[in-house]
Amino acid sequence: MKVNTRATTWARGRIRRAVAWLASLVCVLALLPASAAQADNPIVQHIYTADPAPLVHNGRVYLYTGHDEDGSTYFTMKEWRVWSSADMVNWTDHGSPLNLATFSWADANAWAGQVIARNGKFYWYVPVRQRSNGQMVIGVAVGDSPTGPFRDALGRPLVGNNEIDPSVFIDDDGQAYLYWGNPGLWYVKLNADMISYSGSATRIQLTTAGFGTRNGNASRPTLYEEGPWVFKRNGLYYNVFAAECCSEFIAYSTATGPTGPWTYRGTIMPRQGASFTNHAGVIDFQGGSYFFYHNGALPGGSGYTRSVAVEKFTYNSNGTIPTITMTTTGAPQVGTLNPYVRQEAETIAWGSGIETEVSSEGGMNVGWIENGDYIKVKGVAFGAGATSFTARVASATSGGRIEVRLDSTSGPTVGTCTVGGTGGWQTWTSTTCAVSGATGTRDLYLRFAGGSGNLFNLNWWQFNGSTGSGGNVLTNGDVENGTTGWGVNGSGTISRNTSVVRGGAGSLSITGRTSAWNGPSQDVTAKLTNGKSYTTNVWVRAQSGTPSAKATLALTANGTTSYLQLAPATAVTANGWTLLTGTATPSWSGTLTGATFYVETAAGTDSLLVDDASFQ
Ligand code: FUB
Repeated sequence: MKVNTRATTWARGRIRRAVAWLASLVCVLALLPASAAQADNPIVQHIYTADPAPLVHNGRVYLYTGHDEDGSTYFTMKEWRVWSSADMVNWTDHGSPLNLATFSWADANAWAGQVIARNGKFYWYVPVRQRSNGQMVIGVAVGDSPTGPFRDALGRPLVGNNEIDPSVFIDDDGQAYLYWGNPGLWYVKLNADMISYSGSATRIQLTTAGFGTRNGNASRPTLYEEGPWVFKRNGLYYNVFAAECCSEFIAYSTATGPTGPWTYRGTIMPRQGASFTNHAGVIDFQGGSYFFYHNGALPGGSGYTRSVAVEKFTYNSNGTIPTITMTTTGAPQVGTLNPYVRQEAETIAWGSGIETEVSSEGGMNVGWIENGDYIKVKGVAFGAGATSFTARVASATSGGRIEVRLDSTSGPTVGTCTVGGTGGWQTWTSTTCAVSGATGTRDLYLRFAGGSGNLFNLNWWQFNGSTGSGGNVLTNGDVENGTTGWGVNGSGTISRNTSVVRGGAGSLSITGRTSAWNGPSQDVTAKLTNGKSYTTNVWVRAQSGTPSAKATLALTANGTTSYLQLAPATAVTANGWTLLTGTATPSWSGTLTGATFYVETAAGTDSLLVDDASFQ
């Protein structure tokens, strides 16, 4: 986006000013009593997004969206975007791993798709316009991780009849179905390879009993419009869809089988807001149910400049879905965010004035930072206190400052980091400043300050805390400092890998394991508090095979060693990173003479990679 020029376009300036206006509204809200709603919806502020398709994978929600161009007067959409979150409020921008150019045979309309995981791969079904005949068809892209990169799986459309909006679902018996359609509603049975199908496309009969009654439109007698989202819950099949354009509301039908017969169940989300379309995606995550949709709630928002938002809901006891209305509050946070491991700058609850771009260090970075811009990160668990803040920065000008604030943009400043010029917008360096007063769980505001124009870019940040302050007891958990702090439990060879990393520039490789219990380890004897709860987060990736990796704490007291499982054994593949996570409370009688944190496997001796480990 900013590779060739840092000139701010009219359209970009417009959304920036508009978001700044909304930010001032947020500031006003921040002055209201604590119980007042805080705006966290829409969940992305720096671009317009549409057509949400959430996917739960390995403890995170991956959110696939379309991208409405600034100033659009039609569905002028050229790419899809990926976001992810572990807590439903802080969303990481993964950029655009799929666009129209991925499909050499398509020329327009990167519209509403859905991603599903199978066979260790991720299949992304999208409607696009076929260049040869101008018809809308369904393409399928495949990737090895939920964030891609994605490639055209077939080199041609999977299926097509000039209708749109695919939804994919795998039933308990392994049979996969692809649904799509506007004005019709169709399905095919996908084969297990997910890129071919058996039989031919079948039209689902749109009866008024199945899809409600639309009045005054003889050619479309039912409410079904587009955007099906099919899933199964407690043995019941649900089809949530956009109803009766325009403007659309979200309705749903249920059935006892994947292809019907469907029974209309009524409205979920009434018509509301500035967008004449709506589009739903529904998931369960960490014990809660979530409804994603889009509206036109950002400044400049309209039917063609939409924004994805989310609400938490609870199914009624009979399985029906309650009425859900759009809010600016959004879903509550699940858990807290750990500031003592590296956090991507593009992990944001609310951003003002900033944009993102592909980083030369991998992933994305925040850019186009100007004086007064800020990033809010919600629910940051500082515990007893952070002592310093480190930011990864680059600047082709003379930099500026990062004000580390709590609670609001005008809240207490607990540290200020100075950023100097680095000679380039992708010439990265780390800057560290002292922090005092960051305790408990607070909203973090990184407020940027300096002169005029673009100040600097921000790739990632991390707080450091003293042992016992609630900080990470592991040393060099992100493997950015060689192999410092790491050893081997038993046999094996550790080294720093710089080509396959989960974050930053390095991960920890272990090869030559001869037993399942062998793995990278750290001695934490002097750092543990008896009876304190610790949360483990460690990212693991196989270098071979598909082992079940787990994190363990070996505790030796009174001459006896006990083993505490910190994170359940989880299958890891060579295709992507898997988070091992859990909470455990180490306790012992007498004197603790040994405590070893280590990663192992349930069986086998496959080689592993480990990154971004924390135990705090
Ligand atoms: O985003 C383009 C189209 O608008 C989608 O395919 C429809 O579902 C509607 O949201």
